[in-house]
Amino acid sequence: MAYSADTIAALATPVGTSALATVRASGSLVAELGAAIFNEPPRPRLARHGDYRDRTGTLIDDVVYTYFQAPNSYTGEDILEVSCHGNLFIVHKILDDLFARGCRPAEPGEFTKRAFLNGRIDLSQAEAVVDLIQAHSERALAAANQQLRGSLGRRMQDMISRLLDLLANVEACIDFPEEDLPPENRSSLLAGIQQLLADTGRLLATSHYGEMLRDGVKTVILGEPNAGKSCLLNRLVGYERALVSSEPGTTRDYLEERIALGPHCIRFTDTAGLNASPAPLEKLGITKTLERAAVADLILLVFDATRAAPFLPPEILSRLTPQNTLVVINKTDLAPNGPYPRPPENLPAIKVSALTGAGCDELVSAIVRHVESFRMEYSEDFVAINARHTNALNQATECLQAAMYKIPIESPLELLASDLRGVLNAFGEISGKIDNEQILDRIFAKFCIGK
Ligand SMILES: Nc1nc2c(ncn2[C@@H]2O[C@H](COP(=O)(O)OP(=O)(O)OP(=O)(O)O)[C@@H](O)[C@H]2O)c(=O)[nH]1
Ligand SMILES: [Mg+2]
Repeated sequence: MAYSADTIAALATPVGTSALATVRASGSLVAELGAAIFNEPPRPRLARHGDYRDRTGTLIDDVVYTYFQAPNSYTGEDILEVSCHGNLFIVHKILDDLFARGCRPAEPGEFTKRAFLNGRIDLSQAEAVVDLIQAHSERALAAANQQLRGSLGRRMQDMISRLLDLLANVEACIDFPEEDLPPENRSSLLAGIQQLLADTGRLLATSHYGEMLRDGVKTVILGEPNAGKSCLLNRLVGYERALVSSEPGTTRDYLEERIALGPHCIRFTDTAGLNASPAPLEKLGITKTLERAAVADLILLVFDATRAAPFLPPEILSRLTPQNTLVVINKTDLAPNGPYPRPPENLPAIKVSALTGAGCDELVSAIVRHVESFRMEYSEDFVAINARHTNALNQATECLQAAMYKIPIESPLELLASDLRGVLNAFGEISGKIDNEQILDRIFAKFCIGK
């Protein structure tokens, strides 16, 4: 039984002039509408060429339409897709006609929301639709496709089914109050909980990479004034994005540029140079630099090859690790044979000239290698969770830990069961076995209209 009886309609392609535009409608009126508009009952899954005539019989456009019969459609309801010429005037004429015939405008994400409510996809798959639409790199695309095919849903299902076994064991003993859990059951319960904690931990470990996939890898270019940071940014992004000048202190405010580098989406941030004794305005810029550095996934620390290693504030030095930092020794064209400034201990260094481009391919490869090393998951069924999943899994971890601590002290089984039910709720939120309208509205509001 479909979740909703009313029929929704919307433009599914971008607003503007284009070769084609697709209007789609979903709901119980669709079959009837198709027959009325095109003068023949629509046949499922067949692209048909026809005249779109409005209710008064006026010809609007020459179109190709496809009918998908419930439940074999994206939403699980009857769907009609009309591809017309990509002219907004035509699109509005068609939509006005559909509204006049009893459809109502779809809300953002409402087609996908119906797919979820009709059980076609779980909530993590619905979120993957947004990820897929917004993917800007090969890795983000692959991860979105995996999630859309249910990789996270399957993991959660497996964990939920093991959790239900544990819960059933505990609850069975509650039903017989004279019984307590026999010691061997306590130890297998403990083992089961520890296993779930480990699996939850493994999923949580993908959270940082998931964030990088969805938002791009925050790569911050740091260094003293005039080291060539802006010149390097321009070289990496392939055009004159930032002002470059021989005057130290050129970049005052930070600036960002997002590009695909290898299979990754990288968000480069060029920053104001770190100066040990800054003028007041420079100081403001440096504060911003420190803020960006504090949240960076990757730091490119630029040194001028012709100068001694620069001053670095302690809050920067303490953040630098071989995993998150690449030292870039720039301007090597001016000092082909060195000696070069020494990078802080253990940090990998690459010699380049942002001016000539020498060494920049190696730098790009090193950036890609570093980002690859952030990826914790290498399974076939790749998973990289988002912030909502992270919250739910953190909640699950708390409840699992609470349950685990109760086992050796033999606390009442009701309390143990209550912790495990907490885990069940948290796990359930990920695939959407929840009755929380607010959470659903928040998720689907991220979609565009027509999806
Ligand atoms: N020879 C040579 N000059 C370079 C190289 N990279 C940058 N420069 C020059 O160094 C000067 C400073 O470059 P910028 O990119 O503006 O330096 P910055 O680090 O952004 O400086 P601030 O914004 O002031 O902190 C400019 O005159 C550049 O042309 C390089 O690899 N070789
Ligand atoms: Mg600059």
